[in-house]
Amino acid sequence: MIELPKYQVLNLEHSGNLQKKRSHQEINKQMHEKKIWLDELHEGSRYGLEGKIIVKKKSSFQEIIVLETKAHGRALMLDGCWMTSDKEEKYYHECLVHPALSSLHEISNILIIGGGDGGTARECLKYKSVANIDLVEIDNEIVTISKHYLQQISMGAWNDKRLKVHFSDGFEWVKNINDNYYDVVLIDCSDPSQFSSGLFSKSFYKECQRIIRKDGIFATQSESPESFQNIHINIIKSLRETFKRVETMYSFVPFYPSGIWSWTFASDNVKSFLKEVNIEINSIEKSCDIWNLNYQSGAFKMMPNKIYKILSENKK
Ligand code: SPD
Repeated sequence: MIELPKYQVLNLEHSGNLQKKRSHQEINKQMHEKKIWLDELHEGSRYGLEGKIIVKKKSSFQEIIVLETKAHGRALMLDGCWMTSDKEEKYYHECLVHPALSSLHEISNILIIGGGDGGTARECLKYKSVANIDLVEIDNEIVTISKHYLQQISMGAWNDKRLKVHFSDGFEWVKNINDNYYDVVLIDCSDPSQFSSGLFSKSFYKECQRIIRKDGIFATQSESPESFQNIHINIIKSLRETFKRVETMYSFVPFYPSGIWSWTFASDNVKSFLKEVNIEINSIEKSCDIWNLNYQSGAFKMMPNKIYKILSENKK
């Protein structure tokens, strides 16, 4: 049995009547033994996994839960929304990282905003040419918990000297960076909330454009065209108003609301955008479980027609 860290919150609603005087050991045992269903509730639907809670903690920003499941391995939920799981994380992380990184001949300097589970950093670190990654995560508890409990996602990324972790607000970070500083900026954030909504704003995208080198690439998770349609549309519109070229790819993260998800890529260099030119592309393809160039070329053609129509109407 894994020892709970000191900061474990002990009053689980799913654990029945916990007596104040119970020993930490007893409570520990009960949390690990009790199987529950944990659901993300979204507009009258529920997306649930069955398992045992091994971490439940309220950080300064959000409630963090790690669920140990049989079918999905470990799964991370923040403020009632699924973020990632051992089983499904590659559908998300490979699709955020490789369309961007495979489009540049060589990449050295990367900014990741969010990404506290380490999955995005892990995919970036596969590229030998990468010399520096600044990972800017607002909530240090996510990284602490990921290091302890989500090692199958980070796969040693935290020990790689090229990765520098900074606990800071992503928007504040970009404001303080020099022009043309990064080759690639990747936004691996949660759904818009009180503390993350700035990462979906046009002013944030403008700052990102300023700190990316002229032919560099910006990439962001861009929510679901089905379950978060308005946010999805706004992301694409705002990016189109900022960068010269913007493309969205669609794929699946089965336990996110509606299952269909998207990632949007933007650049001011229209000529070399999404051109599959990276010198390490063959070995990267071999290392992936989901992404490859074929998968990507289909995924960039999958914009649902209703989204296409809304975006075309807005152009007029
Ligand atoms: N609705 C969930 C959106 C979450 C996007 N970020 C996931 C973080 C995985 N690194």
